[in-house]
Amino acid sequence: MKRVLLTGAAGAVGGMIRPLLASTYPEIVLSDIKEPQNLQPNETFIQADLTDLVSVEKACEGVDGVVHLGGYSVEGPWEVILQANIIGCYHMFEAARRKGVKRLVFASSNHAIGFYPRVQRIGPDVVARPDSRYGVSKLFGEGLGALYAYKHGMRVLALRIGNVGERPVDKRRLSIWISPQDLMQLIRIGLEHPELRYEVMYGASLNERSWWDNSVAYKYGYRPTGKAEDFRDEALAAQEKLPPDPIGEFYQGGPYCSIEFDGDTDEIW
Ligand code: 15L
Repeated sequence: MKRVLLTGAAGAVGGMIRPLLASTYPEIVLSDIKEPQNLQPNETFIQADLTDLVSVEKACEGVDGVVHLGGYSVEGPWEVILQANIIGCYHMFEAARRKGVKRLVFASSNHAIGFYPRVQRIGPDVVARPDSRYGVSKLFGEGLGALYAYKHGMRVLALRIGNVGERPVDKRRLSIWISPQDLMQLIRIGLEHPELRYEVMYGASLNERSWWDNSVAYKYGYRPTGKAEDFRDEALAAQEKLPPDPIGEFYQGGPYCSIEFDGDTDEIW
């Protein structure tokens, strides 16, 4: 891995991953709609709008691996999700294929399976239960990952990321939190592991309350070090200040499940 492209580089997660990528690989191409701050000597910025295939192809020039964080990162109107996450994600895979990129790490999300109840432990192979249009768009990206891996010989890792940050910020995040360092470990597996063809893994640290069986990631050598329980008291105190959300508190996807919810509350599964 000489030259790595990071999309969504100006976003919050992009900002956390940038220094870790820059200290691991010799050349980093950053792309986003707006330019990120404080470029390091081995970072180059190429402006790319995911809805414009030509600009995404330019960003892929000479690139060995892509970390695709770009797109719309929360629930949003259909038109926004369609452009940024459906069309944009297709452009990303297609541009990478046309430019001969060998590997792609796709930032999927826990919202691809958000309608599983918190009492159920799940692996990456369960039937999808997206909790939002955003979650559906992440499944579309996972589908593209499998297609480009098996049809076009790319090596693809889809990470169903929980919540990235320096610490878990509420009760739900005690189960799904991932530190930037642990996320970087998973990204490296995606960019470098010789046996990877296509996998889905959960982007979670070493969380005692995890709802996910991440043994596939462990098989590839993932050894997370972040422990959400180290921040338990402050996360639970922050939870106390949030308004009650019976639907969100039942399901893994939290508030993404209760947004626009008009199902039968007597029959939540
Ligand atoms: C995500 O997928 C989002 O990108 C992030 O903003 C958080 O909402 C996160 O999920 C979460 O579930 O906490």
